Amino acid sequence: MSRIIIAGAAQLGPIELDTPRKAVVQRMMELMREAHSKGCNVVVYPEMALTTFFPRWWFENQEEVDVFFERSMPNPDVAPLFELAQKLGVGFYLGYCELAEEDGRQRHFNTSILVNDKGKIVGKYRKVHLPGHAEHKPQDPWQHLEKRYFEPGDLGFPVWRTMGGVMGMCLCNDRRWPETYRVMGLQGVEMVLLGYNTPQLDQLGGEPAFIRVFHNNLSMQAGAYQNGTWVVAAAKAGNEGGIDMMGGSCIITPQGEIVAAAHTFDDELVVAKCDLDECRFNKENIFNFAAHRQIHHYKLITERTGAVAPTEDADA
Ligand code: CDT
Repeated sequence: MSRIIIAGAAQLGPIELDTPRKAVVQRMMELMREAHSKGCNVVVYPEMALTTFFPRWWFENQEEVDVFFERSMPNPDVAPLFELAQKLGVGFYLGYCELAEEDGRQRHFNTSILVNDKGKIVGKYRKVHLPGHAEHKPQDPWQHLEKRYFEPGDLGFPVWRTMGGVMGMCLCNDRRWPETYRVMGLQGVEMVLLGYNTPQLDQLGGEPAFIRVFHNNLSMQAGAYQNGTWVVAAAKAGNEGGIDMMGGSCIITPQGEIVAAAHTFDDELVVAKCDLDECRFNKENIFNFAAHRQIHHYKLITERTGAVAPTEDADA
């Protein structure tokens, strides 16, 4: 089987509060057709691809929130995308808000699925690192209420052998955490698919836009390099709900280099030819985990959550 995967990062421009899902799905299908015409085997859509990034608003009632969630997948709104992808033989990653009935209660997750080139859902991931806050902050210019509207994912960071490679998924803020990539790296991941929604500025204006773009790239490039994996990242872009979204969708080699990147703040397909065998050099040399990791020194990573600095002064 070929070790070459042609990947497309399908960036989406703004989706407004009143944009119907059907209209978004039409845009996604257009990108899927373009991807197929460019030979793509897999297409990555952003986090929360079917709706606006609603956690920027405070909603008092749960019914107002639940309209952004999908109760089944595929559902009639999204089915045309699944059908087209299957017809074209293109796999895809889709980020959406999942409302699940589990353990006799309703559960809300920020979710992505991986659909193979035969149209089968082969994997599901639920966002682990939820950023933001749970309380209303009316003094802030906008909210980031993921901690209010979702519970943390409960599926860990699995990977799947599919479409000729080992694929993993994460969502937005997860991409900033080295643990995300390392847990997948330890399962031999060769391509990390991820979608994100990141404002160009933070709520309090503490970080200039260029620093935030730098952090975006830095995190993903480091994750790729340190684990010898491709990263395919698709963003929301442009002015959505009055907030400028960062965009910057890109594809990163297992050496950590950006090989293709978006140049607009609109719907745009970013394509790269990804040879999964390029993962081997890092995996077999500098980041040969079996040869070099010293796990007895890493215990704190799973035993301690927050940082605790020493109280004793070593200079005294
Ligand atoms: N959606 C999401 O996770 N967004 C966050 C915004 C944090 S602001 C630095 C992100 O990590 O991009």
